[in-house]
Amino acid sequence: MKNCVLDDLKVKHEVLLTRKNIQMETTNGIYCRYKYPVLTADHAPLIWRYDFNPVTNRFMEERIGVNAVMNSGAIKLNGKYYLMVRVEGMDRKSFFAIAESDSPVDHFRFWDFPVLMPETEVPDTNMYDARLTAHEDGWIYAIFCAERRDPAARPGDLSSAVAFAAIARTKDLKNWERLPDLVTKSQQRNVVLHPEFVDGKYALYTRPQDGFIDAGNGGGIGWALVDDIIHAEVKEEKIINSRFYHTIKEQKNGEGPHPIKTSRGWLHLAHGVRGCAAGLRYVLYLYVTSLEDPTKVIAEPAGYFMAPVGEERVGDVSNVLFANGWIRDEDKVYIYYASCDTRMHVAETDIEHLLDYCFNTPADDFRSIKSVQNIYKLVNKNKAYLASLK
Ligand code: M1P
Repeated sequence: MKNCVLDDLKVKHEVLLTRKNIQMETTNGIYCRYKYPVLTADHAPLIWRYDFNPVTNRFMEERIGVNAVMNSGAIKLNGKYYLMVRVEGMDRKSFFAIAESDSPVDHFRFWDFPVLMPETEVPDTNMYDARLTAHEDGWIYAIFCAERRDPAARPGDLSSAVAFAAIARTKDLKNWERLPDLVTKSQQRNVVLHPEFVDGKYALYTRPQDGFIDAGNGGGIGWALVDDIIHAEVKEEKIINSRFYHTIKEQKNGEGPHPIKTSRGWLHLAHGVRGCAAGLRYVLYLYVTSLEDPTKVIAEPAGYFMAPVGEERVGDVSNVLFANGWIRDEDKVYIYYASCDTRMHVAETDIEHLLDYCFNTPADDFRSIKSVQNIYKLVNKNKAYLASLK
């Protein structure tokens, strides 16, 4: 076998990192995908993975492997685009790393060092899926899942885990202050900080769940007001976006990144999960809440907004799209989504298209006949329009 040569590795890596992305034609008039993933495991810096010294690495073997990069928080700061990426090592541990670019759609490059996220007094076995919020209090918060072995697990059970909402804050994405985990009655994943104070309090989107995997009686995406972010505790939780039988979010749902404020309401991106013979299917959907009352849903198109297509369908956890980052850039919106817990992609759209989609797509009426009636309405409208042209 030929040994790897560091110079060749560097050249190939640079070709990948500098590849220009290509905007694909839209298939639905709502958004367009980009052809290439913005980040893959192969984008991970060589300096993380190889011992460059030929004396201590004479075959130039990879020493620390990266399995996947996925579920990334996103933010634009001082003209640059940043992704706070969930990197999963070959040892199955996830951690965060910042990737930066001057462009929203390509040329993302990881910083030399991943984030050394401080722990609380309770060690985290795994950490993932950070949602970034530049809050009006002046801090940038990351709320993410801290996963630990279930202390109640019987000795032979090495799988049962518990999920906590961990909170950290920064001013520069480099230096992080870890705050105590959110105190809640149930396990929590997919917790997101709303960017504004509401009634003088911090507002959180939550996702109460009965177990580590099952949302169970959790109901859906919740809302809670918190007095003090440094000792954050959910005392009351109200479900604002429910799950329903025979929908794309029958089994679970969860808030994506924090909602974007628009003239017509808070625009939300979320994921919905349903079961099928192939396992769980994760898709993305949108909904809008009122500016006056952010707990009130005022628009929610039926079904999914994005689902895996083509090579997005296959990966470590197939049939999954997951998004916890988007960037509003003037009126444009870049949606950073992961496919199959494996790689990161981007899709581009704008606020007007998203709002048009949300307010003009029929809502779910929960029965086949209602779906057919919606098609009848559209066909009749089109026929009347076509007749008016004659
Ligand atoms: O494997 C799909 C996703 O599963 C979980 O999401 P949820 O809590 O909504 O089920 C998370 O582990 C997420 O990271 C993962 O992408």
